[in-house]
Amino acid sequence: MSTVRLMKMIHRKCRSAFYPRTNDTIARIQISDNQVPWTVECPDYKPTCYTSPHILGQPWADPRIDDPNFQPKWNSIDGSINRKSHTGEYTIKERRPLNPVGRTGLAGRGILGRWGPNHAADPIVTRWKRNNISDPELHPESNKAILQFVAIQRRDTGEWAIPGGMVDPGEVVTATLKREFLEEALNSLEKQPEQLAESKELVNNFFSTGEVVYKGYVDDPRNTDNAWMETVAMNFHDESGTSVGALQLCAGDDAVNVRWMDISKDLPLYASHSDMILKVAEKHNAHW
Ligand code: RP5
Repeated sequence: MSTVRLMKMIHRKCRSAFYPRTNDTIARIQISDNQVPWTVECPDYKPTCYTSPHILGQPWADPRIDDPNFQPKWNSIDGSINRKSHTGEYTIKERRPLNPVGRTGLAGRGILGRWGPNHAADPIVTRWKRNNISDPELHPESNKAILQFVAIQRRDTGEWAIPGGMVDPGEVVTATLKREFLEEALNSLEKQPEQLAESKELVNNFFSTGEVVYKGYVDDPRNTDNAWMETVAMNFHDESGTSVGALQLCAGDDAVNVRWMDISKDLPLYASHSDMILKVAEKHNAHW
């Protein structure tokens, strides 16, 4: 993402009144759009510093920032941990990385494991919606074909979302995309070995040709001034609807529901997932 685009980006979902999963006990300072960029002086800005006790000591999380043994290599590949941002170099202030988009009303790490960028991957799996005689269905208003994507309902917020997930240390993004799709949309964690092998083969083949539609910052409700989500979103399209498009979906892991969802501008999706879905609709010249 170019710096110019990032400067124009204003996050909103990570400026809600209360931080998620805190029973409304951790409030964010409410700031205006104009006060988001760090370049705008805000002398009275003194946000609460919150790091969830649940993440401390977890193998997937960084230590406390004041732990003398914690010597992260910011803006670099730090051993098996990717501390580089897709948005470019981020600033370090008082030992803490600064959110590249700007203020969120809360300092600390919240419930995110890493200080700085927390890397995810989002598989956007699409097919055409078909009518009774199996032709792509046109939307009555736009007269454009309706695209569908595999959406999951998140266990944490109940919102519908792309079935993405965190990139494990040392894992390549293409592996994360397949793993998350298998776990959340095909319930691979509970499949019998034979069925699992079949699903894996199909997904491996289908995911061999995809296109990156977005790489960058995610306006995720968990973001703070010092920790934020980033993603690589790839589109995998089943033009005929006979491959993954014909699979029986089954929600698993962090997903409580899964379904093919008609793509349109009216979908209220998690974080900034709508922006990523728009890019896919544009790529296929589909109804939006
Ligand atoms: C979003 O959170 C990403 O776009 C991705 O969909 C998701 C990853 O977090 P978990 O689903 O693993 O919580 O920011």
